[in-house]
Amino acid sequence: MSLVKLIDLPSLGDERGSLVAIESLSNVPFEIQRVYYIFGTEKGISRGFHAHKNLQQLAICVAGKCRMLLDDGKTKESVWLTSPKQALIIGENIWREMHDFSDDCVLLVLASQHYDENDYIRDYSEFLRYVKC
Ligand code: T46
Repeated sequence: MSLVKLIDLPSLGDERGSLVAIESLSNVPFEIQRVYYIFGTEKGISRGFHAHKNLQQLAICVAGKCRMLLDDGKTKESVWLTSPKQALIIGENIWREMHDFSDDCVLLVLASQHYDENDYIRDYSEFLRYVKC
């Protein structure tokens, strides 16, 4: 099964432009506890390089684009996020890296839990040990 799980977000646009609405437990498969966004990423910078033990997230490039690399310890898959109408589900125990941010990229992330640094695995060898046991 592919690591890349994309959801199409319905656009409620009309002649004035576009609008996308996101609701907990409706078009998002979890209750949203936190929202954050990444923008103004400097040229050549990549982010992420960690996994979460207990966190569901939905990532949407609301402007610009970036490339998300997902890795479950066995397989790596890359996907370009290029549309505000498409959301990537990132489940737990998935190593993620974000690369190739465009200058105008705004990456919006909806998360199922509040921020908890103890939930992060930031060391790749530790991640491999964690997913293999
Ligand atoms: C993820 C990817 C997609 C907070 O204080 N609260 C927060 O909600 C977040 C997300 C971060 N922070 C602090 C922790 C660090 O001191 O902000 C700083 C930067 O966070 P980090 O280096 O983890 O950022 P990224 O871009 O590498 O990763 C982020 C999320 O942290 C992560 O959960 O899945 O985006």
